[in-house]
Amino acid sequence: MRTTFRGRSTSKLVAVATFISGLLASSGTWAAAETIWLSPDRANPPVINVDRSGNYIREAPFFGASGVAVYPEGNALFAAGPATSFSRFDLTTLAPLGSLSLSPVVPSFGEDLAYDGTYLYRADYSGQKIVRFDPLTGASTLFKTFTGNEAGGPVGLAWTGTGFYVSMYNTSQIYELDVNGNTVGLPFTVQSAQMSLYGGLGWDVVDDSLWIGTVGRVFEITTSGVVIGGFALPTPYGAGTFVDGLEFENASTPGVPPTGVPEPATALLVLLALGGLALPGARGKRES
Ligand SMILES: [Ca+2]
Repeated sequence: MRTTFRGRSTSKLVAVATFISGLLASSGTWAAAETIWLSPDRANPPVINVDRSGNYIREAPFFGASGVAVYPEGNALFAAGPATSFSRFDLTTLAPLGSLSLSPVVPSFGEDLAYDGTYLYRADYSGQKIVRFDPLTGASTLFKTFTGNEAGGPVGLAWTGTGFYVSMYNTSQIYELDVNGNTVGLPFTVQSAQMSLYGGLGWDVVDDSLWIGTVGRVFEITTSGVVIGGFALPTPYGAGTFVDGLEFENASTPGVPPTGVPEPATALLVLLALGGLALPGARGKRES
């Protein structure tokens, strides 16, 4: 059966299509919805993808990861346990894309990841350092070593476009680093009694905030540690699960926000406009 549209609806649909085309032309491309990738570390759960409210979306078949990263240029998701070898997955289908090993610099105990548009970075908890590597070849260099009071067991790592944030597991602090790895200002803490262990970090390009994993929970915080959002881990990942790997999808793309992403309010208005136009036409739109 063919489906056609009567004149009144057709003209409105054309108008809407023209409007949306104009919106796309003027604002660049639509980006994927912003989501959060988590690698909970208890009982070897998979890497999971949730929305900003913590609702489960999908999962990648890597179990027991301590770090996860999004590599947009290769449309790939990277996941790894504490050792030196990564598994890669197609970001769209989550089909396996093979593995990648780092050389010559390897972490002693690899944790969270970040991506600056060229390199991937991995926090090394017991090595008190950050290792930088090429996402295509695995060629790695030492990017940063934490010494003295700053050697707090780095776990979480996020790239902001102009530098990094690093969470310290042993000292429960978050440091800001510049693009060269130099410490900026003083460390800060997450201002919540529910915050326990300091885990994975991701940078939210939508509102320039940080997402940080802890036990059974993820917080959204300002860059001074004030809690502005968050969620409990979705079932069945559980209240006792520590989130040591975290990335905000689109957050680590080449150092710039994903331009042209409609604000949620704009997207909602478009959907409402479409819904409002489609509903009256739906009653009689089919002609057999
Ligand atoms: Ca991260």
